[in-house]
Amino acid sequence: MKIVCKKYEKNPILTKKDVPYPCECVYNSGAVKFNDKYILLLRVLLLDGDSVFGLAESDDGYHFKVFPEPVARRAEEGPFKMYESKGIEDPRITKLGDTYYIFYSAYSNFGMRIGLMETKDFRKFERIALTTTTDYRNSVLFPEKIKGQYVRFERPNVHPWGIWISYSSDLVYWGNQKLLMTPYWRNIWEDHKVGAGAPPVKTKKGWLSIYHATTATMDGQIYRLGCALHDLEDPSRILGIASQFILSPDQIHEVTGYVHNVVFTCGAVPEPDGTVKIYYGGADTCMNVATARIDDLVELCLENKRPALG
Ligand code: BMA
Repeated sequence: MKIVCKKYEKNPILTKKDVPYPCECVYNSGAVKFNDKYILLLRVLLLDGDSVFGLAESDDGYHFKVFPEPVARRAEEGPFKMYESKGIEDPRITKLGDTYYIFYSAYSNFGMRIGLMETKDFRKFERIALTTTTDYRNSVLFPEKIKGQYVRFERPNVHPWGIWISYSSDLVYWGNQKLLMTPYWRNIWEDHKVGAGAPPVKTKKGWLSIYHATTATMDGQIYRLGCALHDLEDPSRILGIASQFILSPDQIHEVTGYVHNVVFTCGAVPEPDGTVKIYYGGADTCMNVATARIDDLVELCLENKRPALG
């Protein structure tokens, strides 16, 4: 077992006290670099239970300032309205060209669907489509087209709660789905559910996927993070999945909160020095960051592999 991720010693980096409008929780945020700043698109739970997106900006990736108002809310009209009536959640940002695409969970009485928005400036957001039927979660878009197609990981919320891949020529219609990875019964930290976390990071040896996984205990599920490496030309080919987890709830603000024992990521920012900043929600209550060397994560995926379908 190796420790490859280092949690920032001043975590949490954001709590509800840092948000200028009344809210209960700020967590599971998309992360990206934009104009030399770090951007977090925050999942914010308001006091009336609505889930909206806030925005935070930082020069160094650790100290964030939250904008005075939410930047995106559930749709009030049009085809999205009925599917977002309970709010929008878990934004995951991918830059393609000069556009930032955001897959998010559209939550309503009719389940969870994956919506897609785009923005060029993080001020104006435009909805493109609801890209799944119900009941889907955890969709992450690859930062480039592969063999002329857009590619994503997705997680239908049904047995076997695994990570699937699908393809699209227009970002709206997705198909050719293939199951890549299921929970693995022997690794107790990931024997219940797995789902994509941060959009994949390109490395020399493959696409690095940082995913979340759960085990079900008598006290509810425990959420941890793991990593896998996928072939650069054909990401449906898994080169290795690390047997050990890389991040686990062991700090007070990860162990207790709105939902206890949760670390959950929606975004990681690769740095020019070969490290990656993994942004993650703690206990569905606050935002945190951990760092790792990308080479260490890649090595972990290739060293002590677990089977993809377990
Ligand atoms: C998952 C998602 C996440 C959340 C996690 C733990 O199903 O809803 O947004 O962080 O549960 O509650």
